[in-house]
Amino acid sequence: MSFHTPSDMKLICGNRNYSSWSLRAWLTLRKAGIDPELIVLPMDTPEFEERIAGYSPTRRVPVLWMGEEYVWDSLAIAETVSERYADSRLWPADSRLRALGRAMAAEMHSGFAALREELPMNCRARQRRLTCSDNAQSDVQRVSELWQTARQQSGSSTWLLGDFSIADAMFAPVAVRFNAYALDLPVPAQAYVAHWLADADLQEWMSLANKEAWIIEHEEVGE
Ligand SMILES: N[C@@H](CCC(=O)N[C@@H](CS)C(=O)NCC(=O)O)C(=O)O
Repeated sequence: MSFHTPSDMKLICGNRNYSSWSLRAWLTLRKAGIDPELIVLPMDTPEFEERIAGYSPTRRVPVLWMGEEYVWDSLAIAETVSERYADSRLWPADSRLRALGRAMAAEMHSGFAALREELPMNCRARQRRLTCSDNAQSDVQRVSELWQTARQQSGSSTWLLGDFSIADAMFAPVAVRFNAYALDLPVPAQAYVAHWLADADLQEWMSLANKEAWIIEHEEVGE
């Protein structure tokens, strides 16, 4: 795929290895055919604190700058990218699937606290063993059920709702987590993880994550 790089666009991200919200925003841009200039700020460092203040009042990544305008928060970025750069194609045309996708994206954005806390995204980790709480196990089960419901309703064996959508972007870091930690996943969930891991955009992000030298100790869990 050839990408378009708007000269006035910049995506401010955290470390590729750990910043799951940054990955979501970047994937929506790439799937809209855009390869933005990236400014990667090393999280958990004084440099991050100093530099993020110049980009976002929330002091969080990702932030998408377009000329003088900026949009913060991964879901708002994804919606803006779909509307402005993809003719709203990052949601399905079918209104029922769109509603399902929006509910799934919202649930990911505001929920799964135990999964996010206990299984941090770590692109470099592979099948690490750890003991999860009951809440984290319930989150893993709920995510697996959601994926299966979406694929059954859309009749898709690839992306959740047929073509790639914002729902897929929201769950990409979960697929990375399911690759990073040894979990007992149902077969359909394993298939969705495998679909994500074969994606060229995600592979590019993971390979750049692999080259980062930064280590955040408290994000390194499992053995
Ligand atoms: N709801 C926000 C969450 C953003 C967020 O928490 N980002 C993390 C990195 S993945 C961050 O900026 N951490 C740095 C910090 O809190 O200092 C979104 O969806 O973009």
